[in-house]
Amino acid sequence: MGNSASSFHFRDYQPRRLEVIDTTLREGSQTSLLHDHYKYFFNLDDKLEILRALIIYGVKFIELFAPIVSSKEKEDFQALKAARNSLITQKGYTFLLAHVRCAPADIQAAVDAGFDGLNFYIGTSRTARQASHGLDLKEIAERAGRLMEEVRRSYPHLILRFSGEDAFRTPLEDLFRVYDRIVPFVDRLGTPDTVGVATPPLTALRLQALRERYPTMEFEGHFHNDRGFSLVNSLEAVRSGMRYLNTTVLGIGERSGITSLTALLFNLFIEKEYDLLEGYHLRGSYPLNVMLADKLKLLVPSSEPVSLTNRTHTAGVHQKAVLADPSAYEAHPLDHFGVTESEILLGPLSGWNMVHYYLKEIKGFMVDEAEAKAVAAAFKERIYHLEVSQSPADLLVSLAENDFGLTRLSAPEAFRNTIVQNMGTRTEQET
Ligand code: HCA
Ligand code: CU
Repeated sequence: MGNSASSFHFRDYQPRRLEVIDTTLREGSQTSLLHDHYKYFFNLDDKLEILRALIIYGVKFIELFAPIVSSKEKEDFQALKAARNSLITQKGYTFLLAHVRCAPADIQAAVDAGFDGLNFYIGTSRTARQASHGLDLKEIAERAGRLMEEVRRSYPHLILRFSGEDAFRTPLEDLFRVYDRIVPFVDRLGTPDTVGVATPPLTALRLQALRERYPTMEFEGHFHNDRGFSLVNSLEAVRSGMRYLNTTVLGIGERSGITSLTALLFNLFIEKEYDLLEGYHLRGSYPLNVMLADKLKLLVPSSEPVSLTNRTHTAGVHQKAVLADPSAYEAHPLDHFGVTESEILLGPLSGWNMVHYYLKEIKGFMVDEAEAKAVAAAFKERIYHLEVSQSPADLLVSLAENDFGLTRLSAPEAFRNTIVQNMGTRTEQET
């Protein structure tokens, strides 16, 4: 293939102990949260920003929609690939993987577009088979086997992964039947928990059985959060020796989503699995969450381990202890994950949502969406004339206070002394 010549080859890459395959731009784009505010897809600017942020964060594998999905996806991929290429000198190579059906047209389009790898999937559970393609296991094994064999022969440099969709509701013998045929031709086997039925013990058992049967194979996990278990299942999978894990920023995805990228790395850090964290820029965690929340017009949910809410204490009884030793109620070093004011980068490209977020959540202003939009517009004008001694944050606060007359939330007298906050590098208590 002409366009593979310029690519760095997976065969020359030494995978780290943990390789996140982030799928914010594929699985994440299927989140209903986008629809909730009448925005139905990430536009190209959103995609570029997400892709760059992931690469800078240290992610080396990024899954995208297959170009066959639409001409828009096909076009956008060229821009995304160019953005990836522009970061190679600074950050090394990041592999772009297409999520493809087991169909020759899907494969050809992805190869022609210049993807580094193909993430194949086909339903293997009884429900998935009956609801979608109607093939039985023997037919799946034969058809997919032949296809994988051909693709491997024609494109030896491509990274190939095969997933039996709904793997956790597929009996192991059925999965083996298909995987036995596929295994000689692929680099990884996926084991998606498509509808979120897995538990940590089941995850461990499954992985043990799969590793016994395919001792030299790499496995990839994809856990949906329907039961609230996606994070614990992923941690269990990592403990059981799984190297590749699918994540999205904030865990967005179909229904309740999949494993949150920063939550996974945060938990591995807490468990002192430092070897697994090689090459991930942990301080970028909170800014990454904020960036995506901003696009979803949300604040970073308080259920995210790496969130601002995780470092605020309002209970009076905790106050004394927290003042004496912040770790009394805050066991985790959130500043290490970028939950500090200085990590939120404000600049000419900050959207109104980011401005809203900053003023409201960090600076405590009473500001509604319309006001935030007006402040953001003024901020964009003025930021280019910033004096050297003034920071973008100073400018924003000054605009809010002086030009727009916004006031800060002040706690009622009775509560004022019971609010204790600990925010990373912040040195003075705001009043
Ligand atoms: C989908 C289903 C999928 C695929 C996962 C995979 C799932 O949206 O097409 O390819 O490993 O959860 O099964 O996301
Ligand atoms: Cu999924």
